[in-house]
Amino acid sequence: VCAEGTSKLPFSFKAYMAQKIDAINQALDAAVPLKEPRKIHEAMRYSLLAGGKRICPFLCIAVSELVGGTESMVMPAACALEMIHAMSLIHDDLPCMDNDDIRRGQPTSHKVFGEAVAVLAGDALLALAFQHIATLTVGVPPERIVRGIGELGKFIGAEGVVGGQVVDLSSKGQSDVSLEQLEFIHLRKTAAMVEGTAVLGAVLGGGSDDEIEKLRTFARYTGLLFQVVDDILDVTKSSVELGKTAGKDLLADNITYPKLMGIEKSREFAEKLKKDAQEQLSGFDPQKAAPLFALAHYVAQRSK
Ligand code: GRG
Repeated sequence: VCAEGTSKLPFSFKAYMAQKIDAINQALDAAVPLKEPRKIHEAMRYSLLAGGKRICPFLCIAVSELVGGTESMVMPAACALEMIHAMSLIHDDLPCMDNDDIRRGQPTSHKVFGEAVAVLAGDALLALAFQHIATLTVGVPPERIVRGIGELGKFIGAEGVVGGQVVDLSSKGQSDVSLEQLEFIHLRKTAAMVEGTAVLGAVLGGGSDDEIEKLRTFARYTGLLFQVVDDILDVTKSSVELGKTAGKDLLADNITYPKLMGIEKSREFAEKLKKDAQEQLSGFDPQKAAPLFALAHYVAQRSK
């Protein structure tokens, strides 16, 4: 993908993303060595290293680089974001939540390690995430690290991801969920994690308040876009293609954008969210903003 709006050097998003994801995967592997107690470290590694698109760590690095930071300044934060993402998936798959047997084409954590260890692996990943940022971030003034940690906690806690999950769970099976309620859920459950990612990357990277705000808004639109595309894919792709529990009716008790507004309107909404996200980048140097411009396009076009 070549980002539109960049005239001089052709920018290869694919190569840029592949290089970043390679570095992220190496750092994640090193972040959780296999030590005693072996069972918990095995369970943490099982979910953390089981593939995945690595969108949040990638976004964190790209945002930091856009505001003048470097990859190494935010690599511990990028790993922390993937730890939080992994723990949220482990807990989301538990019998008390979505009760899923398959994630990324593999048995879910509780199917392999049992429920107790799966819960604890999630807990340990969440604790390690904050430890990792606090103890391993180098080259960033301490006040920026503290601010970044505080922001991240806010975005993933009861006002953010956890809040969205609670409302999502209580809306399951309800037939009269409105568009406003659906947006409330997705802005917290999915978009808040993406927003927290951008804010963390921008704060650690040394962005101004104005830059942080623009990137936060970019991430909010991109996060919602991710979820609208997810909903469309759930309708248009089979569960096997998506690596989800085969045979489970994915839409049985989930309210989705296609259910509320139809596939065509959902596609139009996704297109609008992509444009709204990309507009937030107009104040930045287009060459430097090319990775984020292309990321919004990637999220809109993805097929898994
Ligand atoms: C975060 C403290 C804390 C607790 C977790 C269980 C829970 C509370 C929240 C659920 C959050 C959740 C599962 C949101 C869905 C996010 C989402 C769209 C996941 C799919 O992400 P992909 O497609 O996954 O990027 P891959 O496999 O590519 O990593």
